[in-house]
Amino acid sequence: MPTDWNHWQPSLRATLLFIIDEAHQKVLLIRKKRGLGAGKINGPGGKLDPGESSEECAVRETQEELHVTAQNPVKHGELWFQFTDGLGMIVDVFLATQWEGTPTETPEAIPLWTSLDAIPLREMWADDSVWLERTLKQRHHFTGKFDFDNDTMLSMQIEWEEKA
Ligand code: 6OG
Repeated sequence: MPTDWNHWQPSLRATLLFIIDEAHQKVLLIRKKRGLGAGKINGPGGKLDPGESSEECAVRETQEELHVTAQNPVKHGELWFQFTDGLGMIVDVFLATQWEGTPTETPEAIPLWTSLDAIPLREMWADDSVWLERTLKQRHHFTGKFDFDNDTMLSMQIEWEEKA
């Protein structure tokens, strides 16, 4: 049965951060080496530490995973995930167009500067096909709600905010 999102509480909060190089029309992705989604391509990010804001988490995780410091990240969306094993998670999605440092491989991630016209959706989580390209290219804002059984997306809902 799909989740009743009206009566739902996440068990944890996490973040994703997409750094966009506007001059070259590229986005900084990672090949994740460990954690949830190891082996997949994703944006940098991870779980919130106690007392941390989601923006602080997005910046810290990107520093830890790639040795890059994002500047002025802007929240563009929320992903609500319910997994059949019981894990429920809200992931705040940030975009940034300024950063300091050179992306460097770490034990957690391999950096991948990727053309905005060649997002490797087949190597990413299934929900990304629903929201990622529009968010990166049009900079639209969204809320997406998804049921997953391990890697398999069982249900999806997406709402886009109309820009004034
Ligand atoms: P760590 O295990 O790295 O935190 N994440 C997902 N990202 C997408 N795009 N789709 C999903 O579909 C995801 N499930 C988890 C959020 C987990 C990281 O993995 C992301 C966090 O950045 C279900 O600490």
